[in-house]
Amino acid sequence: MVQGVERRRSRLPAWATPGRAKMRWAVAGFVILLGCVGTTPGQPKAAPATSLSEPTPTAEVVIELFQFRPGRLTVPVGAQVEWTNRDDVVHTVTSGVPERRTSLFHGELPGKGATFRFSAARAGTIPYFCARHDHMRGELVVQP
Ligand SMILES: [Cu+2]
Repeated sequence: MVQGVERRRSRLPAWATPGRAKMRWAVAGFVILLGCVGTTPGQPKAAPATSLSEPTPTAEVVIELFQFRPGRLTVPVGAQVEWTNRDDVVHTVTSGVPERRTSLFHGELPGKGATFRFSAARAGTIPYFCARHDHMRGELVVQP
């Protein structure tokens, strides 16, 4: 008879005994509570202030069908150039050539509607390309 009792008990997992189950819930509740206390409620990030005095771009380049248009753009020193991505893929506007990047600018345009701006401070010819698609090349001719 003792053996029978033992067998019945052993069918239940250890955690299924009422006492232990309560303990488990208590521990779980405590952990959840700690989690709530430890987490600061996320505050909505303030929208980046858009300055009204921000100069409007003086020249625009569109990126469409894996091409910079116009491919060559001539602007005066100080002009602000804005690139707008019209493709559904990520493009970049990266100064230099694929074999030799320069540190002048590098903008990622993650999708349709994304823009990147650059103001040329010095005269000169600035080649640029898309780091995702090496064949995409452009040129900025900055005149004094
Ligand atoms: Cu690209």
